[in-house]
Amino acid sequence: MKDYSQKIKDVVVSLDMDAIPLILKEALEAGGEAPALLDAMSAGMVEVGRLFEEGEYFLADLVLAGETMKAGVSVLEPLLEKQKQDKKGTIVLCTVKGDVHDIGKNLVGTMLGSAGFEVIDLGVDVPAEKVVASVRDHNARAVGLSVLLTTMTGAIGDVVDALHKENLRERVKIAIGGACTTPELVAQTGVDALGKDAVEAVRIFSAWAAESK
Ligand code: B1M
Repeated sequence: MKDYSQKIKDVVVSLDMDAIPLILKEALEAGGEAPALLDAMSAGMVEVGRLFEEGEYFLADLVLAGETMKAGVSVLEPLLEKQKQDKKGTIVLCTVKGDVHDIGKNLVGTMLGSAGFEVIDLGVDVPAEKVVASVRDHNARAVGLSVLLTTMTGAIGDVVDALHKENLRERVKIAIGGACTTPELVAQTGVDALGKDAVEAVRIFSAWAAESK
């Protein structure tokens, strides 16, 4: 499978959105597991980010990388869905205001859905008030915020403040994640946890669901 992981990573880095479904189907037929194949695609995106930072890739390449990732996720998503179990609770998930990156958030949402959570995905560029309204409407006990832009980390604090203002903070746990998040940011913004990847996000929310039983 190591061989396929490298091939899948290379296809993402070469921004080949036509080839990605084919190589994934091949890898699945050879016995590959959907979560491992997702990891291989994510590794490709990390490399794309590095090439962008070094000036080798441009914004248009990032857009193509996003499309390649989406084409791949659409092949794997039904397989992850199959592992669904009884609902563990409701999570409101979004990318924060000012930030439109959604690939990582979508992966986290897919993995949480497969792990048995009801995921209310509010999309990208979501204002704090919308998060609060959704928590109230769905009686959610947890919020997941994705943020990739350092300039938008202040939006995390806005969500925390808005939940406090509506007296909802006490009953809601908040996890953050995304390329620019750090343990320092967790302390600064007063959220409860940081997930470095989708697998860790599932671990965090599952632990909270077990605690609240
Ligand atoms: Co943008 N972008 N981008 N971009 N982009 C980054 C984030 C950047 C690091 C690139 C770089 O300079 N190296 C940089 C941010 C620098 C910073 O602030 N620290 C950057 C920039 C600057 C920008 C623009 C400002 C560029 C411009 O316009 N000049 C612009 C901003 C637009 C906006 O949001 N307002 C912009 C635009 C875009 C595109 C639209 C072109 C495209 C996004 C397409 C889309 O999402 N639909 C894009 C892309 C593709 C990237 C990179 C290359 C890849 C992001 C990605 O999808 N990674 C990215 C470089 C990088 O991150 N290495 C970059 C793959 C994904 C699976 O990983 O999202 O980290 P990630 O999610 C992971 C974990 O972080 C974690 O789990 C996921 C799965 O393992 N995770 C969570 C994520 N959310 C979580 C939540 C959790 C727990 C875990 O709990 C709730």
